[in-house]
Amino acid sequence: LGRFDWEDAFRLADQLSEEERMLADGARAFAEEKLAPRIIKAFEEETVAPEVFAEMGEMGLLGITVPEQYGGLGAGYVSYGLVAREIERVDSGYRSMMSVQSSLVMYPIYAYGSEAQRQKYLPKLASGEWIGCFGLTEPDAGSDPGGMKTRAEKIDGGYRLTGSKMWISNAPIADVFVVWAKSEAHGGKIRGFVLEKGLKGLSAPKIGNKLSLRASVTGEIVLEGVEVSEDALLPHVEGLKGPFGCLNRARYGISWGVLGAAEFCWHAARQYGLDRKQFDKPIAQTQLFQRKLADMQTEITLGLQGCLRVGRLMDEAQGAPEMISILKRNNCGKALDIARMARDMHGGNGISAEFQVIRHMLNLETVNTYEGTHDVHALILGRAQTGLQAFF
Ligand code: TGC
Ligand code: FAD
Repeated sequence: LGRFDWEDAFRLADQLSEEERMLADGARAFAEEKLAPRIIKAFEEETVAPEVFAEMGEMGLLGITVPEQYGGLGAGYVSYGLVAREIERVDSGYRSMMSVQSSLVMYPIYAYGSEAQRQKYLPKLASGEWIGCFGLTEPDAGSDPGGMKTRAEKIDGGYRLTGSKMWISNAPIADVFVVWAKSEAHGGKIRGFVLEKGLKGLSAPKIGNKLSLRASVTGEIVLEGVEVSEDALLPHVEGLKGPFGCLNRARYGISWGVLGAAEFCWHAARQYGLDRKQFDKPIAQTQLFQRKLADMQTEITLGLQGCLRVGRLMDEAQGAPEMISILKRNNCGKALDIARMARDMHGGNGISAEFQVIRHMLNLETVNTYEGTHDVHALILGRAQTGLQAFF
């Protein structure tokens, strides 16, 4: 008979390569040493620490799948997922900062950019010297990004961009803005543009008073006739498949990440149940408490195994967007359930910032919504199995 490790029930660690294990261990140590000591205050005060990007860059955690010649790590998607899990074990906001930079800014510049764009932007984004953001969502176009109003109009030698983006992670501190707009010169098709901080007419006001993801800053992007030269256009993609190609990767990383947050909550609830006595025995010795722990362990174990399977397929260029929708929808929903359950298992202490589970719970509300809501991913999966479009 095999051994059973309650923390790693299906022995995920045994299924990883030596390099993958080392990267995950390094990311975990980094998260514990550099991120965990900051998070309670950062969340309480709603302050972002831009220096986190340089610290992550120094550890090689930005652009993990981007080739080394552009400053990336040249590693695979399993490695990327393992890092997301370790960072989000501390806070979803830090994982958000990392995944926007890697999947939503570096990936499109690498995959759709010119050689000059790659050389100019990728090394500085990989080191964290430059911070990036990704502008797709608009005030009137969230789940339906095809309804965007932002326009790129052709001018002599370039384009003029007009419109506004909403709920954009990193925007107020960004140096590099990947912005999607309908381009009149390309038959109204959606095209990507790389903009730089300081352009006339470009601003990124902060959205304040978020009660979720408070350690990651979110803003608008306002484009008031921003003029850029031809070389701001990402030349190699057009249509919604441009932003969706990036979202596939970010959603996949989130699927691992939320399980890190869920693991934190599960472990905290278990320990609390062992320490806390009521009716003269540890509350972990009650049947109801143990059933909740069993549910958490089961969902996390199955979720991680699903992530590993899809990650391996992505590394063989065999991953499909619908596989990612299954993972993103399931793992975000389950992680949110687990965080809410852990909050309850801590009793009154569960609402205290000191015990941290309510912070994860609040964060996971956002993660369940961004990158395609729980219901939008259900519709993607419903369409894939019926052939019937239920969005409109
Ligand atoms: P639809 O007709 O389905 O597709 C339009 C075109 O796009 C292609 N496509 C994809 N390509 C690659 N990967 C995918 N996953 C793709 N999904 C669709 C499709 O083949 C088609 O191409 P073509 O060449 O035929 O034109 O589009 P639709 O308008 O019906 O869209 C439906 C829907 C609901 C699936 C889609 O709009 C959707 O996923 N909505 C959710 C929006 C979303 O996820 N927004 C995320 C914003 S970014 C963000 O939240 C970052 S937070 C990050 C952080 O802080 O960590
Ligand atoms: P809506 O689309 O208005 O949805 C509202 C509700 O209606 C949801 O429950 C949804 O499931 C439901 N709904 C919508 N359409 C249908 C339908 N056809 N059938 C049934 N139900 C439907 N975006 C970016 O571009 N870049 C970023 O960096 C970024 N970062 C973010 C950071 C934070 C903190 C947050 C909160 C959001 C961020 N977003 C970002 C935006 C995010 O992707 C959107 O909020 C998300 O796509 C949902 O869009 P919406 O908020 O407009 O909600």
